[in-house]
Amino acid sequence: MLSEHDRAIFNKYRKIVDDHILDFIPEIDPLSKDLYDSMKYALLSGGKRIRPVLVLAACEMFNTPLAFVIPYACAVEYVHTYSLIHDDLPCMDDDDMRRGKPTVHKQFGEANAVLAGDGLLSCAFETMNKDMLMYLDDPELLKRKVRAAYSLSKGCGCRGMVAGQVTDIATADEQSSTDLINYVNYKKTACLIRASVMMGGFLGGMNSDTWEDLSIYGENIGMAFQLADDLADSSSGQDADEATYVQLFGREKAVELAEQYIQTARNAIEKYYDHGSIYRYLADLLETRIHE
Ligand code: GRG
Repeated sequence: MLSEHDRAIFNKYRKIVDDHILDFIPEIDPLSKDLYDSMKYALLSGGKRIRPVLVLAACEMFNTPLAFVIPYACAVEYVHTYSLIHDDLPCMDDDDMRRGKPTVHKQFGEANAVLAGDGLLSCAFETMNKDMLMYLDDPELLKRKVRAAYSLSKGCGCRGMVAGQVTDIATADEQSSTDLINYVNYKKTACLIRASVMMGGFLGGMNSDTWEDLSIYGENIGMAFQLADDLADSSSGQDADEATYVQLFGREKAVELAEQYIQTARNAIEKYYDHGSIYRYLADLLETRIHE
C-alpha cells in the first residue's frame, strides 16, 4: 500500500525537477537550433524523473538547500535522457516510440538524435562544473560537489552504464547465464541509480555509515528496477527475444528475486525513515509495479 504522505513528497520533488529541467541547458546559438529542439523534446517527453528525485532526496534526508542540489539532479536526468535517445537508435534497439511519442531519431533524424545525446551528456558535466566554479573558495562544500560529480562519471561511464550496454550487445547471441544477466543489469541500470542515490548523499555530507547504507539501498533498488522493467516488458510482449531474468527463469522467480532486492534496500535505510520518505516511496512503488 503506497503512503499518501510519501507520494506527496515524491511528487513535490518531481515537480521541482520538471520546473528546473531546462535551466542548465546553456544558451545555444540559433544556428544550432536543431540541437536545442531535439534535446528539449527528449527532456520534456514525460520521464518519471526517478533518478533526479533520488538526488534531491538529500534535501529531505540531510536538510540540504535545494539550490545546492538541483544542478546535480538535472545532470543525472540529462545523462539518463541521453542514454535513452542512443538506446532507441536503429543501431541499438531500433525503437520508433518512447513514452507514447516518436523517438528522437524518428522526430529529428538519426544524426540529430546522436548529437542530442552527445549534447545532453556534455550538458550534464558542464552543469556540474559550472556550479563547482562558484565554490572554489569553500573547499568543504566543493569537496561534496566533486564527489557527487565523480559518482555520476563512474556510474554512467566505462565502468558503469556504457560498459553494461556494450556487454549487452556483445553477448546478445550467447546463451545467457544468471551471472551475465546480473552483470548487465547491474552495469546498465543499477549503476546510474546507485550513483543518483550516492550523489545526494555526497551533496548532503553523509558519513561513512550512511555511505554504506545508501550504497546498499541504491544497488538493490537499481537491480529491482531492471527486473520491474523486464516484468512490464514481458506482460506487454516487448523484448520477447531478449535474454532477461524473466525469460530465463519465468515471472514467478523474477518477482521473488525483485522482492529480495527491495527488502534488502528497505533494511538498509529503514533507520532513516523520518527523513527518507523518497527512498521508502520508491521501494514501495517498485513493489507495486512488480505485482502488476
Ligand atoms: C546507449 C550508452 C547507452 C546506454 C543505454 C539505460 C540504457 C543503457 C538503455 C535503456 C534500455 C533500458 C530499458 C534500460 C534499463 C533502464 C531503464 C529501466 C530505463 C528506463 O528508465 P525509466 O523507467 O524511464 O526511469 P523514464 O521514461 O521514466 O525516464
